[in-house]
Amino acid sequence: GALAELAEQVSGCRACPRLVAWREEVARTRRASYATQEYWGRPVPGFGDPEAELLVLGLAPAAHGANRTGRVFTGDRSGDFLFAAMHRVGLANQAHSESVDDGLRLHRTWVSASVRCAPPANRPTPQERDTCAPWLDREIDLLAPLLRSVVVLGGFGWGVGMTALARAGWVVPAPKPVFGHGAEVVLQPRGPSRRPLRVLGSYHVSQQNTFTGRLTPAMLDDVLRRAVED
Ligand code: DU
Ligand code: SF4
Repeated sequence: GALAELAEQVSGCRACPRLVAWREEVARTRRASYATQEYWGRPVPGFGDPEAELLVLGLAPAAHGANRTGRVFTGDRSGDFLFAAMHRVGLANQAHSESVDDGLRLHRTWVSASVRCAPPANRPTPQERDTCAPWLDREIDLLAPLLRSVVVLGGFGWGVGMTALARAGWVVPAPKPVFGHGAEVVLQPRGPSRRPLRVLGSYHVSQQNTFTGRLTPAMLDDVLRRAVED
């Protein structure tokens, strides 16, 4: 389908010199614990159910997570935390994710990232953010007809997501809604090809939040449940 074609296209993108260098450097000098493994080392496409009603939007691939496995949020603690929550809420068929062939399937949910290449220190530049935005635009356009809600993980994705949704056919209030854990806003459609969209914020599933208890499993479950309830 069109989403698979888009995944194919994004996987070949080399538009950001600093990120191309970093993602390939990390793959070449792979961490000792993964020394024998192939590293993906390329842009990471979105993943999930092409008929998604919920989009989960994160920041960017992790150097030794998605940049290693090639599937968004797969292969590190952040992904374990996210997919365990999605499994508890009924959005994933299993609670763990190790590799692209581990059997994970998402139900009515698509997971993606604001920037598709692993950035140094998990921090893309504003220019890299803007260069990557058209990939998210195209993904949202393909998902848009069935989309009912978006869960954004972290403040970076919140800004990217609001800007993308404004371009994609929803009215984003000015001033822009403020990010926070549990923040919620309903965006009205600009035209008949879109439905009202519930956008929810959650703290990001990065280890600095989950290890410190700033984001607990119950907190993430709560946001995901609100995203899929009627
Ligand atoms: O071969 P396929 O059923 O079209 O699935 C392709 C790919 O997408 C596979 O890795 C599972 C995932 N996926 C999913 O997570 N949820 C769905 O409802 C359909 C496909
Ligand atoms: Fe291309 Fe996005 Fe990767 Fe930049 S971050 S190289 S735009 S896929």
